[in-house]
Amino acid sequence: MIDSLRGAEAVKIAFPILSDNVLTKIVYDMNHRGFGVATDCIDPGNLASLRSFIENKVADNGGEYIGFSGLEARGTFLDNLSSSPEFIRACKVIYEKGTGKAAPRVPFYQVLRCTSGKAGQKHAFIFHYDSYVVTALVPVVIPSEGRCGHLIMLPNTRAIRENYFRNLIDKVLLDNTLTQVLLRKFTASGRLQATKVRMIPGNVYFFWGCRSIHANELCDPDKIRATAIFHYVDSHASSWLRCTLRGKNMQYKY
Ligand SMILES: O=C(O)CCC(=O)C(=O)O
Ligand SMILES: [Fe+2]
Repeated sequence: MIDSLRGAEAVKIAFPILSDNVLTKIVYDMNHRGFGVATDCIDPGNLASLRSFIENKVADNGGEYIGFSGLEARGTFLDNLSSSPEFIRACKVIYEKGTGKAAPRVPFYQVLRCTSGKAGQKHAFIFHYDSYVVTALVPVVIPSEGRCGHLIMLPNTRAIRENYFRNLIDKVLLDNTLTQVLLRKFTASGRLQATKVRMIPGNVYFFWGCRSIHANELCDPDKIRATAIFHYVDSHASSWLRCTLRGKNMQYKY
């Protein structure tokens, strides 16, 4: 610890500076195996305080699933992460290396999902595309045994849909009981080769959310599984059609 901070509450850095080589490798992995990892970049103390916030909220909710979007988890380490210049820069560089376009100056759409109890099971195996280009997934609590709710994905199954109408067609094809049942069946049997991501708290996982079909597997109801998700650059932000269909001021995930 730096001397001047000894004895005082040291301010833990939210996210390290990632070198250009590391970011290039993350983008390469996102393109080739579906996800890239920034390892050991979240301080254990920051994770521990977030973990106790989550445990208290789940207990207050009778041990059942609870989710927070936007600023609802205000006052936690997630605030520091979403405003961390190093984290914002990492996402910006990943976006730019991956798309070849300049990243717009936009905030994250932030979600904290705490899966637990019977209600948590309803949130498993919901295969979807995000509507945001880059998804940065921060595992906070991941069970180490039994059903752990691993992330599964079919990476890069479509291009970024510039056209919202084409996105709607994908949504209709994906977001129906038949497709969901078939995806669950075929990924479980191995007929469809899904990529399984066994996330480790402390790491941050990046993937092309709007290009990759993904979901989390079932988690034992007596365990908590919690992930913070930072969605970056809404691919349909300027879509006239979406604004007309859904109203201008709402945040959309999918
Ligand atoms: O919790 C996870 O592992 C994935 C969550 C997710 O895909 C989302 O919130 O968009
Ligand atoms: Fe997602």
